Amino acid sequence: MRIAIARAVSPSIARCELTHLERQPIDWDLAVRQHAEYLAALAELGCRVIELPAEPELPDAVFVEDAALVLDELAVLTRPGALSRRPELPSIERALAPFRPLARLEAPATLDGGDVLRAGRRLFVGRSGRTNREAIEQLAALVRPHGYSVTEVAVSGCLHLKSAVTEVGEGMLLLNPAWIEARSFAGFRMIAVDEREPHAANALRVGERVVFPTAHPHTAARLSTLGLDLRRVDLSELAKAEGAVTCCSLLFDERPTGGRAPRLGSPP
Ligand code: CIR
Repeated sequence: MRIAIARAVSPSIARCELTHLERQPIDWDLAVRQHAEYLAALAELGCRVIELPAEPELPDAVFVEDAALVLDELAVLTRPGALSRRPELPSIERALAPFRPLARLEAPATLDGGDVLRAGRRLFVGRSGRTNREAIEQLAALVRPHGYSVTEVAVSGCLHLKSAVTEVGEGMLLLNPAWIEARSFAGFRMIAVDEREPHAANALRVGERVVFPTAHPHTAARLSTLGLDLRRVDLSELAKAEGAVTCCSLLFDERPTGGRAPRLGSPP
């Protein structure tokens, strides 16, 4: 069964971190309703949703993706680049502990999960304002024994790597080439966002379906024409907090194919 860990929208979301957007009023009631619809979409696509309670003092805690990277063999707790987000970790650690052995990144590493794109056994990691070289090296050392390769990708002009590129199908990437070097992804089929929609590259693949924001109709039409099966959701309020569809959940198989993950430290 596919698990989706999420967290209710904090009543303090208006105090969120912002890097590339001007602060705008966020309608909390609407944000809560939209978030509920997003979770309903994940349930409809076959996920068992585990929703953690809101963290009233942690404005960005709804964006659970940034706190961890969950692979089949282990989960890596990150060390978010924004200081205000580090207290989000303990509750995510408790939520993941029943499912995976846990590993941690240590100072001076900083990494946001939004900077890690997984495509099969390849991890692309954005070097962004939130993720540094130490983190990329520590992550590579943790995952290499499990057969993953790590490729660093320079990110500029947006918050995270996955603001600029996500996987929408097997070997198929949706990207905004203005924010990353497309040549880092040689060998993949690449679909560019519609140029009127620079924020459209963040899509969430769930099995054969793709959760995609209603805010980007031109890119949606492009994806549908290519035969992708979209499940549209409106996340307009969380978009004002610089969030999108991948950031609001941690998705993983409850029991990865091949049985229970090996314990950390044991041979891969
Ligand atoms: C932040 O700046 O950390 C939040 N306001 C938005 C985080 C969005 N996370 C993501 O895209 N993975």
